[in-house]
Amino acid sequence: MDIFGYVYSYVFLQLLDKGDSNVAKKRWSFIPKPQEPPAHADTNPESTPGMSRRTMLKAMGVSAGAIGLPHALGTPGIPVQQTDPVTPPTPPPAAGAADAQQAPQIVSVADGEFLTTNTGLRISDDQNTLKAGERGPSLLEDFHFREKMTHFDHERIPERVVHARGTGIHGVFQVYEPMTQYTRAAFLQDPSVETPVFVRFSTVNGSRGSADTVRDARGFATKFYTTEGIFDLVGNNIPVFFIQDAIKFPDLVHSFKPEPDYEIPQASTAHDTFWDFISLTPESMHMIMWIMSDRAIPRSFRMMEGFGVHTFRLVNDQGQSTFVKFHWKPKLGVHSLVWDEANELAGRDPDFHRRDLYEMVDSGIFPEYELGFQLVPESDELAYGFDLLDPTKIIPEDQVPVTPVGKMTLNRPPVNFFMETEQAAFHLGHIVPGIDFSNDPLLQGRLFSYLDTQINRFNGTNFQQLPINQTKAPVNNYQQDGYMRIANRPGKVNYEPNSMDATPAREAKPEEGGFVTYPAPTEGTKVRSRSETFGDHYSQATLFYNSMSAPEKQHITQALQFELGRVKNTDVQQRMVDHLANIDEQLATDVGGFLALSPKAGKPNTGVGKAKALSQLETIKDTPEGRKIAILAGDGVDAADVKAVQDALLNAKAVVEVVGTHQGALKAADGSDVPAPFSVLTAKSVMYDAVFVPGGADSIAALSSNADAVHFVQEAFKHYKPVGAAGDGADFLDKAAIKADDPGVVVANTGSAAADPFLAAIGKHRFWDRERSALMPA
Ligand code: HDE
Repeated sequence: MDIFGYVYSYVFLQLLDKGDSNVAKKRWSFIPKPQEPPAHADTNPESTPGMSRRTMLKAMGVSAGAIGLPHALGTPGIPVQQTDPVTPPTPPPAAGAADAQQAPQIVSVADGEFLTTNTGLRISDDQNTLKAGERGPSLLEDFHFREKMTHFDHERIPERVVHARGTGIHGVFQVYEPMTQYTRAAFLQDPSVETPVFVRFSTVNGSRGSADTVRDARGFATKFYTTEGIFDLVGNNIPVFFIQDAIKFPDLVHSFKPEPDYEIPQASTAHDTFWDFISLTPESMHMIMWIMSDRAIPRSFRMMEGFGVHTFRLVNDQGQSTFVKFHWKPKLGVHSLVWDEANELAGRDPDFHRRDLYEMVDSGIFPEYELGFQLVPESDELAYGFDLLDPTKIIPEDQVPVTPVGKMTLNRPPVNFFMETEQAAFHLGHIVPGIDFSNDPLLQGRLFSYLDTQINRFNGTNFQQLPINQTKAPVNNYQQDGYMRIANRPGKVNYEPNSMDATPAREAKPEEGGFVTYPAPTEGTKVRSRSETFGDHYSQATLFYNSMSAPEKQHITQALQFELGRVKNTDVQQRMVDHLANIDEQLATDVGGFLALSPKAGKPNTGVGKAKALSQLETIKDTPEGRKIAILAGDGVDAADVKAVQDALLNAKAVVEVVGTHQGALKAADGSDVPAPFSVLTAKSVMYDAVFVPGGADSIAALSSNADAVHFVQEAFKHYKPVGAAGDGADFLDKAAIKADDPGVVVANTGSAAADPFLAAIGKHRFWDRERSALMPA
């Protein structure tokens, strides 16, 4: 039991129940404790915390096929009945799954058989308020109604002022080799130790209910539950930020949020106030290149990098410090949506990224990321032509490679969104010995802001006692009370130093694990000014732009045309086009030309060249693993074609769904049933990475006469996705004006013959050289 549980139980055992722990536990079911499923777990899935989603679905009578689990597709050679799914094998436990289970558990309000009030009073009627006569007025006396309704009225806590829209998941982290040379942090020493983590991915701009796929940076915040306390690595999927000094953050956020008069637009930077602020803030130009690039419309949280952004310090046992930049590199590479697709998804499936993450994890396909360090001796802080304390700069990987130091596996979705994802409280001040801060002025400001924010969100200081925020390390101090305090120290002594506490809490020496701030020498005059070493705002913007492939450059140009095209103030547009001229002349001309504006002559730094690891094309992994593929079919489909492609994809750890002209079982040409959990009405091509059309004359006839089916393949083609067909399927592609020799189109006589080249095409992600894509209807 952790310290909170211990102290709490102790207080109640002593004071309330005089030693009867069972009574205490029964009454106070919110004492943090490992969760056990209640006796009725199999029959009442909705009220069963701790139940796996798969078990829950089974208990609800929903087939695994209906949620697209690859296991649901059955035994080779036997088409599976949708109504009688093959029981999917349990996914292999992830490394460290056992440890992860020990991460904070949510608290149950599902004990016992009967419906109760919050004090445990059994409720006899939950359908009617207490009234003076059946047709009479309601009575104030109705304590049950008032408790229930008051609780409901107060359900919301303030959503985060930024990063409100979030998706959480548990996992484990394991270091590859001891990092003793650089840091004393315990979780970076022993490769056999699995440290539980909780990750919250987020968008920055939109409200909690906004769409996942909007153009935005993504938050990538990781809470490590280490033996020495919590370490929060609160990063983004973009390695730089808009501003250099924290004092500008409220202005930046006000500018990108909906404009305050009409509260328009939601979750979008394509409006006057954002670009007004940006056009007056040249230090944001590097970030603008990233945010207008494909990085801002990720395909999946599973295919995003993460960055700590600031320079931090690692400190070893001898007290020596090394500067470090933190990186997360996804195993699947970095991939994005196209803009048209992202927009359509925002309407068709606003939960696209959230769904994608949980569907894959539920299918046993666990996202993995490598933690990497860029290590720089302190003496080199100005050696790269910019200042390591400037958060608008990267250290190019050509200059300092990223050393992989460990792996994070995400393997356990939350049981309850509010208890875990919403109540997760990140703070840069959640630090462990061996990691320390630099003087980056943005980082310094964040150290204030996150604690202040949590106090506002949780109406007080006790958020660290919520299960999701509880440390696994012992907590021992004399802080007490406040709103929603769960655990206090028993006894009369609540101050330090003291001589009266039987087990006084004492300060820990460094060798006992005490945190000692790195003694960085500091002196200076009090000033409000910025170092000249922060002064070059354009060179790295140029470096990023130069490093893009041709299609990536085109996407940046189009994004700027769109965003500035939505700006009504021409002075703002002109200022932006002039800034672009300092980044790249062609970019400025293309964006300016679109707006009918001429850029002023700029001075782009023509000497910066390119840097590696910036173009996403460098991260292609040539594997269909973790992708989602649609098989488009109608009655009369060739079941062997379906099975051949399904089997090949499932072997490659991809997810496959049959999308039919209607839902339910499709009647295949050989008389067997092919389950189709979705139809062209309920699923669209934007929800998939690729589409395959099996043979079968009747199936092709049904698809050909269905406009949604034709649009399905055309739209996949328009979005540069792999398209495959077997046998008669080729006729359907023909009808949709897709040619067999177009890039990324695979046509073969049978599903078996098509499978390998189709899989290889999926591994490429998108076919940007598909010039005819532009001709397809959206
Ligand atoms: Fe944040 N940021 N931020 N930020 N940030 C918050 O804290 C802030 C910055 C980031 O999943 C808030 O709990 C200031 C950079 C993530 O819960 C708030 C400044 C980076 C999350 C806050 C920055 C981030 C936040 C809002 C400039 C990338 C979501 C709610 C000095 C390295 C964490 C909250 C989660 C959240 C303040 C800049 C990442 C208001 C003042 C740079 C991933 O405290």
